[in-house]
Amino acid sequence: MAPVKVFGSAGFTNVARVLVCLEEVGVEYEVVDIDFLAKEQKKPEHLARNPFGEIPAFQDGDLMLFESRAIGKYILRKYRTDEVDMLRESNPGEAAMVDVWTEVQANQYNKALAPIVYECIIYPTAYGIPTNQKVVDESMEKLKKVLDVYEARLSKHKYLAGNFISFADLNHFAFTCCFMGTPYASLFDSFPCVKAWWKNLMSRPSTRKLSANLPKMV
Ligand SMILES: N[C@@H](CCC(=O)N[C@@H](CS)C(=O)NCC(=O)O)C(=O)O
Repeated sequence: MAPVKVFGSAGFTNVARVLVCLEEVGVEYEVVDIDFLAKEQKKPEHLARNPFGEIPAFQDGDLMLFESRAIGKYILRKYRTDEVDMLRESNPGEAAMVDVWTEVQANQYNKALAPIVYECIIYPTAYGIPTNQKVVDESMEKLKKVLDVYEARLSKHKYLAGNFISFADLNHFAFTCCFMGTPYASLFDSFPCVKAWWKNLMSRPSTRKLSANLPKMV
């Protein structure tokens, strides 16, 4: 029996954030599928796992968690080794940089990039809603400004928090992977350091394995 369970489908970006952490630490896990379109996430059984009726939820023995970033940190903390140390908690300065770029992903990067993924992939394929081009165009302008900052940062450091791979980098995986399946992926060509960082991130066994589950344009 797998020691931990992830509730939610592997094709959801917030679920993939948890799975990439599990793959990195090499812990066996079970994905318990939740039928999102049938609104299983709003049923009492799942509300007992996540009172906000969202996926993912995560179970490790008696411990039940929700919020994908908190789950990811728990996994990386619990299964930390000298080889896989993605929170850098023994070094307050490095740990703070991991936190900074984790916040940047949530509050700057994803706010610009996610609407493009929703408009181009998720709304049309899951709900039959056509792409709102105005939202895409405005989001692309915001994303260019965010990537200017990333380019400057990544021209000085191999990874976002420093010259070490961290949770901050992993957090970018799922949504960026979906973005790369939109007609706007070539935006990254204008940012060579960002592009090299992304290529490096996608060369990891964890991201290569999980990318196959993520939604693509039809
Ligand atoms: N901040 C939460 C967000 C989770 C979230 O928004 N999940 C979506 C699916 S990706 C969801 O379950 N939404 C509930 C719904 O729309 O019914 C996390 O990171 O875990």
